[in-house]
Amino acid sequence: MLTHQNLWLPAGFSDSELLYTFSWISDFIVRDSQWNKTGFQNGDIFEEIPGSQVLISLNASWNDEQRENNWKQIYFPEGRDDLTLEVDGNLDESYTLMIAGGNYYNEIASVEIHEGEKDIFHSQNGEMILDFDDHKSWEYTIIMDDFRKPEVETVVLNNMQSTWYIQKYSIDWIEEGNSVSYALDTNDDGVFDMHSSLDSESDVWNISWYLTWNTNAKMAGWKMYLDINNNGTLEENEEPFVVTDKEWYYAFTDLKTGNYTLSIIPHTNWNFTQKSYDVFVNKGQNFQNLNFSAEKTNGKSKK
Ligand SMILES: [Ca+2]
Ligand SMILES: [Ca+2]
Repeated sequence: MLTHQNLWLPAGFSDSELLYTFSWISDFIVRDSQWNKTGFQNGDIFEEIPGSQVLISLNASWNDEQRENNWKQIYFPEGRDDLTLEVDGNLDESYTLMIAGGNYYNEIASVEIHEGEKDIFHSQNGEMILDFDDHKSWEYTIIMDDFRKPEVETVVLNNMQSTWYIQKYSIDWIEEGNSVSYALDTNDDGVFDMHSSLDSESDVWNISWYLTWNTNAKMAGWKMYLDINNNGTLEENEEPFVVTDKEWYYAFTDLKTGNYTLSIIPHTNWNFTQKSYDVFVNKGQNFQNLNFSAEKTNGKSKK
């Protein structure tokens, strides 16, 4: 069982307390729903959120070689659900963010940031929402633990690829291997519309789910393909394709991390409300709701 050392957790830390620790130089600000802020910004310290305190290491150094000493902390005697954490890049660096709530520990490590970029996080027990600055691309590590429950394992997800979608990790803490959900808000409207499970132990990952329909017609034997060259047609010699089984289920397995366009070839007289998906497949990600929904366009049913 993996355990962390609670390096940033003060002795006697109570259930209600909350501590954010940030390594290195970029600005680091917590905001509440009233837009009060506490933290470090443009060389100033703010403590606008009631009860909050900012702390900085005594041996802090702005010298590049000694940056590991540059941790900064924001402390709340009472954790709150409305807190959002923001990192504002003011130089090129790779930072680590540690969040110790009274009953959980979340960490995100190896996050690259550059001057002018902004990353936003929301954290609670068993949940992390990540809204990275758009159009960056790198791999990061996320660690989530419920240290009040020694019987559950720490969740460690290495080599996750950043995406410009808002990402939400949710853990269902169960003794025999935690269940990890990974949701995406693909159109920035605040609603997580793409859902997946995540297998942190797996080296292969999948796109799969079902065809749905508006009649009693059988939806087995429909051809789905990955449009690798993005030309809207299937080149059977060059592109992966599968047909739906008798449960109307399809699956592409053993995929590598990357972008895929998933398309269906409609049968005659069928209309698809959604004919393709552009998806980024992350490490260990298994999609749960890439459904294709079809309706007949005339009365000549094949059922
Ligand atoms: Ca959405
Ligand atoms: Ca093609």
